[in-house]
Amino acid sequence: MFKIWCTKWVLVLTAMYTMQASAQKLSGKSLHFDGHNDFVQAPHYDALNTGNGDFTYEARIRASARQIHAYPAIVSDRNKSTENGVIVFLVPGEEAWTMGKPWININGKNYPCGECRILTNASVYALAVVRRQDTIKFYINGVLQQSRNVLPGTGKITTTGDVQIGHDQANPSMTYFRGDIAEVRIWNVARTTEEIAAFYNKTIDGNTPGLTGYWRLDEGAGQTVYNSAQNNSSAGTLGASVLLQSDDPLWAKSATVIKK
Ligand SMILES: [Ca+2]
Repeated sequence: MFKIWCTKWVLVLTAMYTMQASAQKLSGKSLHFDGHNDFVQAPHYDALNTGNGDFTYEARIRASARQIHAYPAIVSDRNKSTENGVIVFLVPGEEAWTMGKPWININGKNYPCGECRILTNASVYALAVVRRQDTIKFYINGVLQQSRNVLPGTGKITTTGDVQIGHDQANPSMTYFRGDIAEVRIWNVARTTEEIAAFYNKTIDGNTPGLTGYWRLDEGAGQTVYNSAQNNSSAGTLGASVLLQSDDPLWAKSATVIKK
């Protein structure tokens, strides 16, 4: 009897250890942004300019419930001195309809997703924002939340500014993001509902047609974040350079990152 009891417990303990080991494997490292001054920067390149064409921006985020800035940016591709370009951000305002919901700004014009859920609750969400002609669509975890029209003729994307993750250089004093970000993807095509649903929780081949920028933010160490969509050229840096700086986000374990 004692022997059977021991064997049972060995099996239970082995199973618990195995479960713990596999759980640890699933939690990779992603970047944590402090909400004060952390950001990632990557150089501009022409493939990011979609002109009047379609585009898709995606990212996986875990936004702190306590944001410090008024317009925490997830990803921004805008000029420093003008509002030309695109920023995907959250507005954790006091009004119920703005509280922690995703917005996109195209060339200075704001398009909030009033029908989206609140994202500033420290949970992991995969956000996708699609422009198809004059329609903007917001997706969370692969599910369409809202479809709305944009103003025709105001959306030509011709920025030369750097890509920033966790901050927007066109509005530098109000846009630091607090939380984790991973899987930042920029496309020069409108991804379909089926494609977004199929890949919001999976990594994507960097050579996928239409994928123009892809920073997985899963390196886990160092100052460089690679761009899988550009054969690892146009890599970004933690903060403004490869130097160790106070504006570098930190590598931390996060459920935002997808295991390859
Ligand atoms: Ca740095």
